Amino acid sequence: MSVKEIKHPLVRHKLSIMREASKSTRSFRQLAAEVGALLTYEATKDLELESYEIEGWCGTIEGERIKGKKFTVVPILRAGIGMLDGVLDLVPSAKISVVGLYRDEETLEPVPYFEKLAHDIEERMALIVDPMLATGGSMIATIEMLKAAGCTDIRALVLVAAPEGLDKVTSAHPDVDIYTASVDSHLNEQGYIMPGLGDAGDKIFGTR
Ligand code: U5P
Repeated sequence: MSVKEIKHPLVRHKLSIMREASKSTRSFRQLAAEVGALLTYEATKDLELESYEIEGWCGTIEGERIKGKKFTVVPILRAGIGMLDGVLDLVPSAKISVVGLYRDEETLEPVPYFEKLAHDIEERMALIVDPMLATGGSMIATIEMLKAAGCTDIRALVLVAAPEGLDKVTSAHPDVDIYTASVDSHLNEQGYIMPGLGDAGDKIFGTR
């Protein structure tokens, strides 16, 4: 199963506050980052460790560090920026690979307009961040960009996902694990997740 719905009480509590229509831009933005950090914690739980020697206060001891790959965080513009700080709190030395896609309001298809990836992305684990996985079109387009650049280790962090979009992404890319704070009910005719959060980009940037 490549979809993991995180049932941690802090995640459920914070996401519920985000659903309150009265929340200010400032609160919404702060909560998006906080839930982003909690999802990062969950998505990195299974990373392999290796031991190494540390000069401690009482002499040489054995320490542990994450083995192998380094990270790149991949925010999908624009809403993904809202989760970026929270993710970077936990993986501060990650490189950032930015992908820009907008959704054609009529066809709901993603249209790519920007791509600036870490130069050594094939050696890194990519953590894609986007608050909403609705039709799944943006996520699939992003995964395809990363794979085309040679990235083989991809995980996605989303605040809210729709079952329709999850089905599409997992059948197209079963190797990509998706961590979400909630799998909601369905998509409406305009491609919004119900009950969802509304337009996450507008809420994070305060543009509506
Ligand atoms: N989106 C929302 N709220 C929704 C549905 C979609 O903000 O209820 C936006 C998000 O900004 C996200 C994009 O980046 O649409 C994902 O759409 P899709 O490609 O999964 O359909």
